[in-house]
Amino acid sequence: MAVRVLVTGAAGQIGYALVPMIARGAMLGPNQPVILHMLDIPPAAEALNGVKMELVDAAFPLLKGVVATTDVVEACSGVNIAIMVGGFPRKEGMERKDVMSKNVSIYKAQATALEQHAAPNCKVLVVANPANTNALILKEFAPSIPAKNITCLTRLDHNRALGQISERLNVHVGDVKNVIIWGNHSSTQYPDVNHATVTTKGGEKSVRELIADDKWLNGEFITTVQQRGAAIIKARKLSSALSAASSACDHIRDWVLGTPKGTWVSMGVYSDGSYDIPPGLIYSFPVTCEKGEWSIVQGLKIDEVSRAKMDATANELAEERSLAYSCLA
Ligand code: NAX
Repeated sequence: MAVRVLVTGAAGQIGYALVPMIARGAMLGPNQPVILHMLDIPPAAEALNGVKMELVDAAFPLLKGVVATTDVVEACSGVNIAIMVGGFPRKEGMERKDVMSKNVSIYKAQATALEQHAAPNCKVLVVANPANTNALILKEFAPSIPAKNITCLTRLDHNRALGQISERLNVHVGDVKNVIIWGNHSSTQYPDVNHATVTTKGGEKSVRELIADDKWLNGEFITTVQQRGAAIIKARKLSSALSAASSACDHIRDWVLGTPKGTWVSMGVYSDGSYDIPPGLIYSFPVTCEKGEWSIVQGLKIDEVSRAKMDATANELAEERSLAYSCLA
């Protein structure tokens, strides 16, 4: 049976990169038919229709149907997976609170539509920024969707960290694993390599053993990952799109089909208090996935430096949550 996948903001640049990946099987595998539900706002309706035309023209064998609409109820009806890319971008001169207020109202409304019209057990991935807080608002206003079904994207940051290690060591990125992104998808995120390993001819080696340069690992590596989004904007004059789309596919694929044995990935999920991160935040943790369920990797040793960085990004998320709630008041 075809799986119905909603992509909001589908006429935007991530949407344009993402929908063909889904239609080709990059998200749910090469044997899983899909029906795409694409939502955007009325000013983008014509562009959205153009994307639909291109999807038809691409003649994807797995694509069993396309719904392109500006009606949120039609978009959410019967969807099994919802990828929330649509949102209000920060424009020059806008206060943080104004952007937050716009996104809070979008995510509040879309939460209700998903709760009422999506398929039972719909899995939700929020990509649009502020991703963690948008996901939290969605969770608050869709109380009948289990909290474990609502996540946000930090896989792009995770993949960026893998990419930096692989470039530095000149090894294939597929041989690097178990980096962690802790916290917020923002510049306070903490990319942690303390548990990361590389598969070498001589077996599995820790990244800290292979890269003796602590100054780079504790400094430039972290800031490069944190600031990578800004570096892409500077170079492309547009924000990351193909890497964001590809990471969204990775996030859902691993969630639905499982993580490889011995490998974890980073996902923004509802905190249960693991690693003393306050419950009630959507925070990025290392997780493994099996049979469509994620679980936070337990028992990792956290040193003092990591602790401080993990708490700092949690504090920022708590502040964002207060700001979001003040917009609701
Ligand atoms: P674009 O501005 O190209 O596209 C956004 C689309 O959303 C537009 O077509 C717009 O009309 C639509 N939209 C606006 N309000 C909507 C609503 N209420 N319902 C449905 N659609 C709506 O942005 P793009 O570059 O595609 O980025 C999309 C979002 O992803 C942004 O919020 C961006 O900040 C965020 N990102 C998140 C990343 C992550 O790792 N979590 C990384 C990439 C990206 O920066």
